[in-house]
This record gives sequence, C-alpha cells and structure tokens, in this order.
Amino acid sequence: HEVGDRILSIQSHVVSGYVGNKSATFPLQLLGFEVDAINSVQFSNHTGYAHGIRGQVLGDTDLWDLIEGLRINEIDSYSHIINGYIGSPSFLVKLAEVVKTLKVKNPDLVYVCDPVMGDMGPGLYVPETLLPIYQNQILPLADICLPNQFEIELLTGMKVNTESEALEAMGKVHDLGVGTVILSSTELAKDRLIAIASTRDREDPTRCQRYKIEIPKFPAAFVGTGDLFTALSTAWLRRSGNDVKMSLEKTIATMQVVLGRTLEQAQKLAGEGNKPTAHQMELKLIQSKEAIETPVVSISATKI
Ligand code: ATP
Ligand code: PLP
Ligand code: PXL
Repeated sequence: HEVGDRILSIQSHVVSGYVGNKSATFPLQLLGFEVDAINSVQFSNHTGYAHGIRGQVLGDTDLWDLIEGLRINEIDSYSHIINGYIGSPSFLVKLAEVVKTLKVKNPDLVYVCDPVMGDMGPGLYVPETLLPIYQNQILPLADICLPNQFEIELLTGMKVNTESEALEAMGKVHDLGVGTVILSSTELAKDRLIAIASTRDREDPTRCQRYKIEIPKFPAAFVGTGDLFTALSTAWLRRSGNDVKMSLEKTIATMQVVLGRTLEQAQKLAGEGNKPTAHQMELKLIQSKEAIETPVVSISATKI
C-alpha cells in the first residue's frame, strides 16, 4: 500500500533553540513530509551554552516501547527514517533493530543515517564504542549516509586530505551497501567548505554519479547546521527522485540564507563589538520559511 512521505525522525529535542528535531522537523514539514518525531533526549538547550544543560535522556527500552505503541496501532509504516546525534551504544544498537523492523514493514523504507561522532575542530564527542556499531550494524542498513570529513575518516579508517581521497573514502562507504553518500562538510579548501555527493547506479554498482559544491564560509560557528543539512538533503533527494546535483544545490541555497540571516541577526542582538551568545546564535529557521520552501540556487554543483 501507499505509504506517502512519512518520516520517523529520531533526534534530540531542545526546549529552547534549534538542534536535532527542532532543526529538522520544520523544514521537513515545509517540504511535504509527515514528520513523526521521537526525542532521543529532551534538554533545556544544546550543549554549547555557558551554564550547562538540564533534562532527560531516552533509554533504549523507552525507544522500543514507543515503536511498540506505533506497531500495535498499525501506524508504523514509514517512507523514511532519519537519525541525529546518539550518545549511547545501547540506544544505537536498538536503533538498528528499529530500522530492521520498519524495513520489514515497508521494504522500500529509506534509512537516512547521520553518523554524528565529531568534527575536525572539537574531535570526537561521543564514546568511541559507537564507532564499531556504526560500522558493523548501522551503515549496512543505511540507504543514505551523511558523514562530515572527521566522521568519514573514522568510518573508513582513511585519512582524507584531498578530493581524490574523499572520493575513495566515499567509495568505501558505498561498498558497505550505502547507495548515496553525502560528505556534508570538508576542509579540503582553505577559504570555503566543500560538500560532495555520490550516488551509485542501481543497475551498475561500479558506476557513481558524483558532484561537489563549494560553500562560502561565514566567519562564525553554528550549531544545528548538520541536522538542518541532513533534513534538507533528505527532502530534496526525495522530491527530485535522487538527483544529487539538484539536492546539493537546493540544500546549500537554503543553508546560505539561514546562516546569513542567523549571523546578521545575532550580531544585531549582541550589539556592536560584542560576541553573540549561544542563544543569540540559534538558527533563524522560522524567519527563513521562504528560503526553505523555494530556494533560489546561485551556486552550481559540478560533476567530478
Ligand atoms: P554532521 O556532524 O551532522 O555530519 P557536519 O559536521 O557536516 O554535520 P556542519 O559542519 O555544520 O555539519 O556542516 C553542515 C553544513 O552547514 C555545511 O554543508 C554548510 O552548508 C553549513 N555550514 C556550517 N557552518 C558553516 C559556516 N561557518 N559557513 C558556511 N556554511 C556553514
Ligand atoms: N555535544 C553533543 C551532545 C552534541 O549532540 C553535539 C552535536 O551533535 C555536539 C556536542 C557538537 O555540536 P556542534 O559541533 O554541532 O557544535
Ligand atoms: O547536532 C547538534 C546537537 C544535537 N543534540 C544536542 C546538542 C547538539 C549540539 O550541541 O547539544 C543535544
């Protein structure tokens, strides 16, 4: 039967601000998805605030309980499942079980995996025991995977310093069974970020379509951008029938507007010469509704 565009999004909830589900839900809804959200944590705010966080963490048995509730009511047919930051090994193992179960329910289910483990600057920010679970249990189930440069190095055990090394590493992720790999951000160039997308030909898995896009860098550190990037890419891949070029272009077009507005507003709120606070730097997502719905592409992706 017809599932429609129904996504199960398992990500963080923050009461104030925009990371995890708070960053992904609104854009997914605007772009046509029915979004069912499971909050893997409920925190007051993201972890980058000056005075810490308060809140609760969902356990692996709590996750399974929610899935059971969906099952008994026969509301567990999804076109997509997406995950964000996951901090514990037991929760990640349970997620693999959830994906397997939902794939039995809908064999066409697309699992979008953001293997959140760290970044080039801060390094690893999850327990290192998550890595083998991502490698052995999660990636084999993933249809779309969106690591950053740091994460693909961990996943493949390769150093990625050049574009050709990036492509080789992406090939290794394909070899684990992942049809579409998107490197969400790399520091392969000095003054700009580069994102690279690769999708494997369904008929001939030795062939890939690969595109890169150069992203002008804003002089600031944002939070929640990886989650927004994943949500937008998921929506545009769906709407374009897996056109990785169009998806990269539309995603980056939206990102640039959101981040430009975020920085401009944050500087205004902070006042001349003051560094914006974490709260002031929260993504200006609602204000960017139009740029999410109808991105105006000004940067083209190029074939590689
Ligand atoms: P994840 O850990 O979820 O895989 P990530 O580490 O790739 O995500 P980011 O580094 O935030 O997440 O990058 C995602 C996207 O956010 C980039 O492709 C880019 O579009 C945008 N972005 C983030 N920071 C900046 C910045 N300073 N200037 C311009 N774009 C940025
Ligand atoms: N700590 C936790 C608990 C996180 O979830 C994240 C993001 O996923 C980070 C740290 C790092 O966040 P960022 O690098 O996006 O500022
Ligand atoms: O992906 C960003 C993110 C997700 N979840 C929580 C966070 C952050 C970033 O700081 O604190 C709880």
